[in-house]
Amino acid sequence: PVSAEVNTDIVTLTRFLTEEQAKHAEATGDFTLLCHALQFSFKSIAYYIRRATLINLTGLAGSSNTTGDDQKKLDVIGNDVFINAMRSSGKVRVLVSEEEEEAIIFSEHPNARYAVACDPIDGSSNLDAGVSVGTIFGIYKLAVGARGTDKDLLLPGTELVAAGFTMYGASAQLVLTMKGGAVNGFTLDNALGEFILTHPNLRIPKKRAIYSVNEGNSLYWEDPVKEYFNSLKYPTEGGKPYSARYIGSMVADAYRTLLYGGIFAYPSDKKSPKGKLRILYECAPMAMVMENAGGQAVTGNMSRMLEAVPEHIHDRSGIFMGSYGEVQKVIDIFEAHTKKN
Ligand code: P6P
Repeated sequence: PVSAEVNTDIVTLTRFLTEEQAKHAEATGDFTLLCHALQFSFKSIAYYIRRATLINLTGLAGSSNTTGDDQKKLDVIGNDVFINAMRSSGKVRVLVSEEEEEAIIFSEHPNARYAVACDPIDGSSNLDAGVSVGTIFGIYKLAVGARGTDKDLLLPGTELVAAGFTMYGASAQLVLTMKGGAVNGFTLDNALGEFILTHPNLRIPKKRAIYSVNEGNSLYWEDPVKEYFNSLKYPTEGGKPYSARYIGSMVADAYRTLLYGGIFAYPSDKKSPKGKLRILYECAPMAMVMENAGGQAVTGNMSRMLEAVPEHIHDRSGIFMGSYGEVQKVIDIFEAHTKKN
């Protein structure tokens, strides 16, 4: 019968959040409402990206189009959409955005209890080439008595109450995880305008012969990093070399690593001693996703990524993340080098 092929029990993100809230008797509903504002911003950004080329939104802010007027570009639009969604939710006190030098304090919501860090359109420089970009976010709950300043976000990723990202690819894919919880994947159904639970309880494969790193930086790499990647490319015990997959857009490389396994790395190196990727809205949220999916994530000097505490809201870090055993190989090589020296 047709009914056997039609799923009439669809789990939307809205339903998922309602069911999650019901599991916590003390929940006030604030987090749920914050997530509704989040999902609205993902739907809006997905809409603008889909139409970007048609309505000449490509190129970056500051670049002018043929007539010379500097139109708003996607990276600015994505930021504005996100700020307005967070402000209007009434649940956010402090917002840190990759696009804003200073933290945004929503003084109109003095009692709001959440702080959000985000990169509204990570990888935006790839947009014109049609490469998948994404929004990366992390949500912290303010400490009781917090004054609502950027200091409220200078916390380790272990304090994140939720984190994830939305990749704007063939369809918008949302990956969401809560503190100590599972990793769940949702796909935006444009017809319904709803994110549908398509990847419940995502677990990163234990092994996969894929490495993802910008080898154009290998001149600057420290010796243990060179030794690790060479061990994948020139296997001694006669094993097969790994495949290289590097898109250059963190959400796309992270999503593939989460689904297929392997390792993604942006090492700190002689050129960027503190690394390139930002702790608050790139490394920590991704590390939480990888750990909750059964993988691991470490900084450029092999400490646990989620324990890194930024001193400034835009601080950077080196990062290795992905399948548990793969990241463990890097840790072991660094340890062997430390013992030698
Ligand atoms: P590189 C994009 O600009 C970004 O911030 C991440 O999305 C991506 O992983 C990284 O930088 C790519 O950097 O130096 O390899 O171009």
